[in-house]
Amino acid sequence: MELVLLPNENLVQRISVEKVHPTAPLVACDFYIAGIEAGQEVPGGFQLGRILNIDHHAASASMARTVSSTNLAIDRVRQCGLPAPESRVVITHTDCDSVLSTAIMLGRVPPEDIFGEAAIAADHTGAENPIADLLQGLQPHRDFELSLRNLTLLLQGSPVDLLAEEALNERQRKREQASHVAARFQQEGSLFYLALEEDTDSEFFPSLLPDAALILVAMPKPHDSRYSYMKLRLGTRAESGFSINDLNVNSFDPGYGGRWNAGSNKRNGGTLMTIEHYVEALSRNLECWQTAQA
Ligand SMILES: [Mn+2]
Repeated sequence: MELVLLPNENLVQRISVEKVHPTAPLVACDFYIAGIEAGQEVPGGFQLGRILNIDHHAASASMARTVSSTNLAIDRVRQCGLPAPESRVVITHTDCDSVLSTAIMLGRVPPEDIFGEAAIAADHTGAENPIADLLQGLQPHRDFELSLRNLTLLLQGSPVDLLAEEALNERQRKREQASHVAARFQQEGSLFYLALEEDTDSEFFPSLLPDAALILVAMPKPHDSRYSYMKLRLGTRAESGFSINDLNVNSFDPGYGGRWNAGSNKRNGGTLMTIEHYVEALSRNLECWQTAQA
């Protein structure tokens, strides 16, 4: 099997994936393909024509749970074995979840639970996990072989490359920075919120705020501080079955967009609302959802 790295675009069209090869089966790991839900739900994801999409971003109810592409790849290989040798495996980025799901689909690492746990730590909780920390740290290099080689070294207990060691240290530094910031959050029920001066990596917050069901951070829009960027993330305390989509954020902030567990209004220029008003509106909608459940 051959690996193909496509540019990391916001929304990948089916045709861009099909152009990788005129006839070979295509396995697309850890990125969303526009309209993939029109395909058939199969073990591990969706099959649409020649494309098997192993990805947790699809807008279907089955994906709105704590799952990563790596967990889907593990299910897939356990149930169906490896793809045909002439397949092309396609990725757009090289974070922990992309690297692990791809390595599993290529048959270069076994479909074991430790990799699923690492992907969840990287994508959902931000908890300390040596595999997640190594692979998230190496992500900017966009070099699958570099990531996989260092993963192998780590699993053997051998020293990793200098580059990987630096990436791990940098990630540790960011986690410590986030833990200082985490101490400043305010709380409204299970909603934790904080106005920041500048953009901060929010991936560590769920593990640093274990009592949060919902995490909101605000930051001023650069060059126009009348507007605020709002970033929302599901916390680890969220009720199962609850997703950010249930909050109907667009009812008070039309610029908000995102997935079931994270999103922001950054792409649409932010909002004039203050964080206090945003918290009020979120709490009101959360209450509506809870009342509807009862
Ligand atoms: Mn990913």
